[in-house]
Amino acid sequence: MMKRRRLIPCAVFSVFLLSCSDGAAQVSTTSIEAIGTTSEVIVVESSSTTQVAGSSTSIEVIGSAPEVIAVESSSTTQVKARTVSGGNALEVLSGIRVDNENQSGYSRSLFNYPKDLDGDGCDTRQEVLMRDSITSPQVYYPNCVVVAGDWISSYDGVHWDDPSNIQIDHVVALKEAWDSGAWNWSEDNRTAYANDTTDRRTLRAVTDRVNQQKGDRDPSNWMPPLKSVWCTYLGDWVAIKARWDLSMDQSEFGFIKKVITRSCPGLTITN
Ligand SMILES: [Ca+2]
Ligand SMILES: [Ca+2]
Repeated sequence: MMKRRRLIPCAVFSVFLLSCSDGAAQVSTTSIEAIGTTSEVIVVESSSTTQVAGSSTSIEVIGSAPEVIAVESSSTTQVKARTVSGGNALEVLSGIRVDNENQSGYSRSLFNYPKDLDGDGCDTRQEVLMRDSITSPQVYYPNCVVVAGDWISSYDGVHWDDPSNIQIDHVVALKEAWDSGAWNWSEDNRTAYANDTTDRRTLRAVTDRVNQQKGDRDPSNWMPPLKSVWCTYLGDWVAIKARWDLSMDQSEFGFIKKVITRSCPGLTITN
């Protein structure tokens, strides 16, 4: 386990933070579930610790704070995802198109990840690190770099406090998304998908080596080593494919249907 680095905060300063925050969060040892709707909050803080209203997470700011950290507006965030009509996972699954993968033409650079979509100076990796830390993350400004926090990787249950051990996983990998329909998307749509922090299921902070083992594989070829999260993982996978109108190939669909039917028949998906 890495030793947590503690940097010395700079002098007290004033910081204006306008950010997009999830509502109250339920935190367990393996997952964080957002409850409520996304809302804008304004925090005016005069110390080195900023408590974000409506969230259980506060952010410890290190370094020189920018005058304006974020200007967030729903009208500037191009999210092309659909709202999943929630319900029984098998029913949601049955609405997903089954099609062959289209594997030609993929390049990771086509997805513009990571990007600072809302212009607050923090790219998607840093935003997910801040969101998924179960304690107040330490963030170095003005570059917006998360330097410490506490993360429980849901795939293997391992705790990390050094973000260098953490990678941000696209649950449905960019290549898998490309093969499943993103090959036909606009650049705006690809960018919105790759940097989607509007739904916690799309991106998550996990152990780097586990993410590398996963690569771009779908559930028929890779499942998390921690079997206790299999149902949740498959529910999230189905929700993401449905939200983004992505197809499944035959073996992927068959595997998911088999495991849910056998191991988690009552699994529900929230919208
Ligand atoms: Ca940002
Ligand atoms: Ca697939």
